[in-house]
Amino acid sequence: MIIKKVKAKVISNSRGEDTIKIQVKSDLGKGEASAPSGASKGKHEAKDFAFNVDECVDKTNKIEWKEMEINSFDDLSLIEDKIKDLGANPVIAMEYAVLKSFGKQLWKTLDPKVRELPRPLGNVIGGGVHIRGGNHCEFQEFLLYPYNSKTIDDAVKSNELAHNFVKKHIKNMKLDSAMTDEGAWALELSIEEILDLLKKVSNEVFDETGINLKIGIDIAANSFWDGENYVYRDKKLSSLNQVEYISTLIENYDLHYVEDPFMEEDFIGFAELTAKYGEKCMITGDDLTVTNLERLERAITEKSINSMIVKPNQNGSLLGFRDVIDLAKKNKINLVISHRSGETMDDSLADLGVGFKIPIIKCGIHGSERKVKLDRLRKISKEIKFDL
Ligand code: 2PG
Ligand code: MG
Repeated sequence: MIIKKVKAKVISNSRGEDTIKIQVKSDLGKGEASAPSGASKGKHEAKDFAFNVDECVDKTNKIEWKEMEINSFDDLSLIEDKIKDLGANPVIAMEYAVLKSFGKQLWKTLDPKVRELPRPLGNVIGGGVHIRGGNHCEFQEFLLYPYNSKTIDDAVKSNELAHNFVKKHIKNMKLDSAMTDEGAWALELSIEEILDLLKKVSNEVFDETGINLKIGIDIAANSFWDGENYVYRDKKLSSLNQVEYISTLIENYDLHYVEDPFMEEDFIGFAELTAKYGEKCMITGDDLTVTNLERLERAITEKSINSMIVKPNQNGSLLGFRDVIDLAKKNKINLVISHRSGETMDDSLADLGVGFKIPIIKCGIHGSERKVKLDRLRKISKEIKFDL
């Protein structure tokens, strides 16, 4: 494929922040892509923009792209050499757009033979730094996982049903509610009250559909660690007490998935929880591992996790992203491909999930930037005539 034209511009993400969108025209076709941004970022993740967004867009447009020849995924290194100094988002948007400009679907440029779809982990209720104002809980995401759904349509529908059932309970209980950045309900309830509500909703969905929604949480513990303790609205917990508290939650609510239960440097706390619950629960690194090879190597050596989040722009390169996935798979670490809280209408995440054979996708339930990724999965499923 030969690049003919590249045009970058500034667009807004779902949180109203500036980000970059890039169009690539090649001799084979057109590709258009953009990149999202997080609010709860890990200290060790790649920086999304090295300069302000306008400057990055300007610099992208000034790069000499014309007549560059890209013939394989590995050739993305040629793209990276030219744009990596601008930060993770210009690189990722450019790489998505280049892959799309091959004139076939993105996932087919990764692996045209793949016959697997990621299962969607849905964000139903939230708090933490994904909502501003109000007296919301410290945990960032309360998630539901359609464990036994047979089709992507059923999985998506069961998550939507759960989201609607929560709305019904909000009305009945006359609760104040708002929405988090990712379209989850933000409720001024305690962590246990939220988990009780989720248990109830999960049972209601099961009664109606037969789909078993298992409960998960993204604690995003960095955001309420003050350097010595985890500071909750009603208590302060040392690391040791945090292990006990999270253990109680895993047992009482039969949690299937726990993300970032400790701050990003606490590989030992993660390892304690993995040793205790790794058989039945996905102890997942996000801010801990930040889709970074060295961080993952350390997490493997210290047996900190049995599962990890992968986000392309946390790594800052699709080639680096692939290396992390390969290492995780080699070490039997479960993978969850994830959106960011400040998302765009780009749907490449679904293609990457399929093309890299990632078993779970976390991309929200509610809001157009979330739905577009689920719709894309449904479309791919119809095309490959394969389901969950
Ligand atoms: C997370 C993500 C996405 P953010 O912590 O898992 O849900 O949040 O994009 O704000 O880092
Ligand atoms: Mg997270």
